[in-house]
Amino acid sequence: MNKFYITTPIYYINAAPHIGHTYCTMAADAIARFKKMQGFEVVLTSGTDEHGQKIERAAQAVGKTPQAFADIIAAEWQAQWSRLGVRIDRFLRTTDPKHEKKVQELFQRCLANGYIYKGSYTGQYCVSCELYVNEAKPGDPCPDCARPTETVTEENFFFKLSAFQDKLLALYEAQPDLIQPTARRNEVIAFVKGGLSDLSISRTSIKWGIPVPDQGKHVFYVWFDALMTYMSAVDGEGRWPADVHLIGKEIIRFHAVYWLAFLLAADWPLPKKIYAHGWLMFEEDKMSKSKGNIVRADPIREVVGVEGLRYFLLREIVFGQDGSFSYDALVGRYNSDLANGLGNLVSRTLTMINQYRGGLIPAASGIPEDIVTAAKTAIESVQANFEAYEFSKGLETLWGLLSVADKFIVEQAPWKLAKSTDADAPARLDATLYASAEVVRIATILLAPVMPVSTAAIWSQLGFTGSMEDVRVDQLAWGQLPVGQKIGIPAAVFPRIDAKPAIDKMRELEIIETARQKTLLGIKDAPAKDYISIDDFAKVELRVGQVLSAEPVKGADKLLHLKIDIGEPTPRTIVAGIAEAYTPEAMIGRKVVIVANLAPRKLRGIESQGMIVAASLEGAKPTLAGFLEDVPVGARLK
Ligand code: ME8
Repeated sequence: MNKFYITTPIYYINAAPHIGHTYCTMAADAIARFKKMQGFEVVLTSGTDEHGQKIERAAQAVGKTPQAFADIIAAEWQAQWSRLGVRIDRFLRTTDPKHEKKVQELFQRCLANGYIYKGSYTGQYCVSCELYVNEAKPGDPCPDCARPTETVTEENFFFKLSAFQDKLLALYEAQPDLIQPTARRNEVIAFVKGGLSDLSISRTSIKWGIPVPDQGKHVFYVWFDALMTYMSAVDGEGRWPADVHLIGKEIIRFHAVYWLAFLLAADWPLPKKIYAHGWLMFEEDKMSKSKGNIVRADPIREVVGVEGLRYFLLREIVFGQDGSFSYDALVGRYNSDLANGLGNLVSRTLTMINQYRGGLIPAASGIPEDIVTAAKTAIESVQANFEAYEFSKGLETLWGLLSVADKFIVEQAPWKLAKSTDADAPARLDATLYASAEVVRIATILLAPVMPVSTAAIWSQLGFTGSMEDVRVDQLAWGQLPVGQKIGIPAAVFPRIDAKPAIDKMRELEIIETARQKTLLGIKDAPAKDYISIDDFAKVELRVGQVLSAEPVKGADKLLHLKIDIGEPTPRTIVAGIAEAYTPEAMIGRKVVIVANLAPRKLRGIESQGMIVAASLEGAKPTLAGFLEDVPVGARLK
C-alpha cells in the first residue's frame, strides 16, 4: 500500500493551544483523512517543542523544573487534540530519548561530512524566536517579533549554511512544487539569494537542551533539535521522506532553508513538499500568544461543535492566505451552510423517502443528464481542489452541487408528484428522490475528511451499515446508492444555532478557559490594582479656579503664595510648590485646577486651603493642569 506521511509543526510548550494551532492541525488531519480515502496508508505527526531558553524561563517563572513543566503542558496539548477529534498518529515530544539520539545522529553526520566547525560568536539573540539576529546591534529589537534582543557571547558549533546557497537555489529551481504557495517560494528564493551566513547550532549559555555528543556544556540550538522531530517520530518505520510538512508562514525559513540544508549536509532524503499556510487573524492582528488576542478551541467545541469549527476554518479562509476569525462569521456560516444548506437537504430528502417510498431508496432511472453531469464535475473538481489544499474552493464547489439538488427538488415538487395521477409521476418521483439522495451520498463522502463525525451520522441515516472510515474515493462515482436500501432514522445533524446566546456563551467559556490555561501554566495575574470606586473619586472636589494674586514665599524658593477665585465669596489662599516653574507674573489671571476639599495645612506659617493640580515628573519641573477651552470659574471637574 502506498504510504503518505504528513506533519504539523511541533508546538512550543510555553503556552497552551489556541485556534491558530488548531487551524494547522485540523487542516493536516483533513489532508490525512483525504489521503486515506484515496487508499494511502497515512501517518500524521505532531508534537511538542520542549527545549530552549524560552521554555527554561517559562518553567523557572512558575517554579518548576523544565521537565516537570514540559510533562504538564505536553499532556495538555495531547488532550486537546483528542478532545478535538484530531487523529495524531505519532505525537513526538522533543524530550523523547529516541529523538535525542536522532538529533545527535544528525550532528554526527553533518560533522563527518565536513559541515560543522567550532567557532565563537558574539551577537544579538532573540529568546522569543530562538534566533540569532545577525544584523542587529545591542539594544536593537528583533526584526520578527520586535522584542528586545539580548547580547550573547558563546563558543559554538557552527553549521556551514553558507555552503548551501547554490545547492538550495538549484533545488528550488529543479522542484518548483517543493515550497508552496508560490508567494512563499519566491520569498525563500529572495532570502537565499541575499546570501546565507553560517548558523550557530549549539549553546553553552543554557542547560535545557539535547547535549552535543562529547562536548561538555554544549546543548543543541532548539531549531536544530526541533526540525529533526519529523524524522525521529517515524524512525525505523520506512516512512521518510515526508510527503508534506504543513507549517505556518512565519517558520518557512527554518524549514525551506535550514532544514533542507541540514538534510543535504547529512545526506538524508528531503521532504517532498513544504506548505506554509497563512495566519488566522483576530481583531485585525495575527492571533498570537504574545499579543494575547487569542481564541481557544474548547469553548467553540462546546457551543458550535468541532465539526462546525473545522468546516468554518477550511471554508472561510483561503488556505495559504491570512484570514479573519470572528464568532459572528463562525455562527453565520454554520447556520447558512450546515444547518440550512447541507442539513436541510439531508433532512428533506430522507423525510420524503420515508413519506413517499416507505423508507426504501427508489429506482434510479430517468434522472436528467445535467444532474448527473453536475455531480460528476463536482466529484472531479472537489478532489482536485483538496489535492491542491484549496479547501475553500472545493467546499464552495460542493455546495454548488447541493444547490443543484435543491433546485431540482423544487422544480420537480415531489409533494405534488406524490399526489399526481399523471402516468409518469411515480417514475419522476423516484428519479427526484434517488437523485437527491445520491447527491447527499456523494457530498457525504467528499466531506468526510472535513467533518468525519457528522458525515458518519449522515452515512448511517442513508442506510449504510459499514464504517465511513472504510469508504474510498472509487465509491464516489455516480449511481452507487443501492436501490432498495432501507434508510436509517433521520435526525438533525446540524441543529440551527441561535447566534446571540451562542456567541455570549462562547465568550463566557473563553474567559473560563483562559483562566484554566493560566492556572495550568502557573501564570499569575499581575497583582490587582488598588482601584477606587466612583464614589471614592466623587469625594475629591476638583474645581476650576482663577489666580487673582501671586507672590513668592520668603525663604522658600519653590513656593508661591496664591489667592485663587473658585467662585466662593472669598478667594482661597493656596501655597503651591511651583515657583521654580512659574513666575508670580505668569500666574496672574491663569485658570488652574484645584483640590477644593483638601484639609487645610500650614506651609511656612501660611494656611493653604487646597492644592493646585500639576503633572509632577521625576526630576523635572511641575506643569500645571489647564484647559484648552474657556471654562467658568468654580466649575466642578467630574
Ligand atoms: O513555531 N494562525 O511553534 P509555535 C495560523 N515550535 N496558524 C498559527 C497561528 C495563527 N494565528 N498561530 C500559530 C513553533 N499558528 C516551533 C515549530 S517545527 C519543527 C517547530 C500555528 O508553538 C502555525 O502552524 O509557535 C505556526 O507555524 C505554528 O502554529 C507555530 O507554533
